[in-house]
Amino acid sequence: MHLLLKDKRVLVSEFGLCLNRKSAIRRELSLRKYSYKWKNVDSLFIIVFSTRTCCIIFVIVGLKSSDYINALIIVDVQNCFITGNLALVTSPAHEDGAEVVPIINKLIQTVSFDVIVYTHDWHPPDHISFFENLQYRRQYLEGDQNKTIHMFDNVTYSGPKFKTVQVLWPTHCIQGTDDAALHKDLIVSSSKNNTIHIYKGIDPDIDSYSAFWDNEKHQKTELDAMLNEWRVTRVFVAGLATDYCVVATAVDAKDLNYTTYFVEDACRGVDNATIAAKKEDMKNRGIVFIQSNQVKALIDSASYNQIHFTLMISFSIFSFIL
Ligand code: VGL
Ligand code: ZN
Repeated sequence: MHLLLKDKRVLVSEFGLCLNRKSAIRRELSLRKYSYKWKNVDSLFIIVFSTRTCCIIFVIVGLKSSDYINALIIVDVQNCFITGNLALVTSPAHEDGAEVVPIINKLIQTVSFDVIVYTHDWHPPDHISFFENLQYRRQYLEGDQNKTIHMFDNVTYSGPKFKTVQVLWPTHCIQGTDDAALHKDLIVSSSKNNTIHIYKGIDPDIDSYSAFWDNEKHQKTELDAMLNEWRVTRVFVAGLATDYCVVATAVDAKDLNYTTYFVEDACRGVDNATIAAKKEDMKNRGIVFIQSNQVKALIDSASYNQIHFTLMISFSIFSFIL
């Protein structure tokens, strides 16, 4: 009879942690998800029990886990907002969208997010948000349909599908173009298991700043359902542009009951006055402001090592028998 123990952890305290029912349930749920992620295996116990007639091998896997499941949401880090048709450097705040790329890359490389979401502003050529398409949509304008309207003006369209207030942007992020591609230096996680891509603003007749909903909340993207499938509890929002798609995504995440962090130094925006107003709004809604260099410590501090409840019971029973 042999007992090979490959870890010197205090098993009794692990057992105690497992008695916390809520966390035991979460382990049950996350075991399925973690089972193929070997980087999450924190400790391994191998017990070999043999008699003359048979040999039983027990393998007990300790999983690195926590009560929080964390997602990084990288909003619209696309050429159009950096060097393209809607480059932020040419907008009133003169912020440089490219500056978020190394900051977000460092987050991806150093923090073990459970899920990484990339959002893409992804418009068809006849999209409602383009100033150049105003000429085809004048009949839906509310008020004087012949009035002079400029680029970046706010207009209200009463149709064709929905009534909506719309800023008229220059044509940008047309589906499949280089303008709509993610910045070439942005690290794009290739893992199919925990990487989500959300394409928004795809309906010609409604814009979508948020990665969760269109601007009038008529249609939901699949993001909330996918985060729920992953049992995500906390989201960290970063990217472009602070005062439009980033804030809209963060506000919806908060409304959908995710604990929401706005990674302040990993965002760039369009206009200083709107950036300030939207930041104030986010604070009032309980969205937490964090700097990118604080994220790793926050996530690591919530992590602890635990062995799955049922395996722990098997181990205890087995050691008792031995
Ligand atoms: C955005 C303006 C138009 C953004 C998208 O990503 O913030 N801004 N479309
Ligand atoms: Zn857009």
